[in-house]
Amino acid sequence: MQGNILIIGASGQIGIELTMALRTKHGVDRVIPSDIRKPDLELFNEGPFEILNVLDKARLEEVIAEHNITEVYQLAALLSATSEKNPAFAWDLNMNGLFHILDIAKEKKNLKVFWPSSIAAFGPNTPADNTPQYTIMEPSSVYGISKLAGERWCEYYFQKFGVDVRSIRYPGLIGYRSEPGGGTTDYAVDIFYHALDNGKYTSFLSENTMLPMMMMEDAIKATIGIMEAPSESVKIRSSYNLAGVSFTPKELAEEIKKHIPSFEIDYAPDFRQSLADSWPNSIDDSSARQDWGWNHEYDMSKLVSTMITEIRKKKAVSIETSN
Ligand code: AKB
Repeated sequence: MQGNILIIGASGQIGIELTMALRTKHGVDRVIPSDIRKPDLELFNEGPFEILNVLDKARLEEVIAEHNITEVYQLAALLSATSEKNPAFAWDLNMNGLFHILDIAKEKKNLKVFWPSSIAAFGPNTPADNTPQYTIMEPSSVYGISKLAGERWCEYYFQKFGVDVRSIRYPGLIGYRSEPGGGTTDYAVDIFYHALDNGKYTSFLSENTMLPMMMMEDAIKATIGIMEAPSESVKIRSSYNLAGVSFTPKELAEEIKKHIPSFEIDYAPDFRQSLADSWPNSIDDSSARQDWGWNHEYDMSKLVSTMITEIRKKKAVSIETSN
């Protein structure tokens, strides 16, 4: 019997989009989104949904058995900014969520696992430009420490127990279907809503803070791409570097101004500035390109024009439905 796909943390920024993409590919019934609570979104009424806390290992085992799960995307985590505010819970969720899945996969043998790492696994001593796959990694944030530790555990479970775990180091993700929550790169989504709502945005990162970013369509393509790659092509079992575009808040604002000439930005850096300052400016993702054929589609101009067009459409629909 064909196995099914479990998405843990499905109501988050990546989870919503991944649920949609995997359902389109495999059909609604084969994809089981889950989260600690069911969000009030039509998407989750259209097919199966499980209430699931990844920290409850017994319930996780039950859901995996009940739905004949053979592929898991473990996306439940606290992001960088939220982790700084609640380090103990961030460590608990980010690490034990991963352990539960790895331990179940170790026992079950036929469970393929996706677990996201992040550019936050790098740190202030990492070479910031074109950051190599293998380099100094001394993360200085709670979130980054959990991501680096998680990467090491993924590789360990692959080598010691043959767990088929696959991972990528996501850059900041930008999409219009779902909203980010608790990250340092979230400014690059918020800015579009402010630009379209009132033509102004105050960035919590300074104007010249360059960070690696990626359009959500590319991130979903990479996520499904690495999971579909033949096992022997996935040569790195810690986590792959992944790159799309890199830009600063100032450069993003300039690109937005091409569509909204009156747009204004100012800068009021907060505690998230030091997180951003410890992360790379740009990433060398040649291993992912060579090993499993990764390539990105969205450059900055396509990213910005897509965000503006799609958010405008969303706003037009919500005005129509409220009339
Ligand atoms: C965050 O800002 O915390 C995330 C990330 C870079 O992993 N977007």
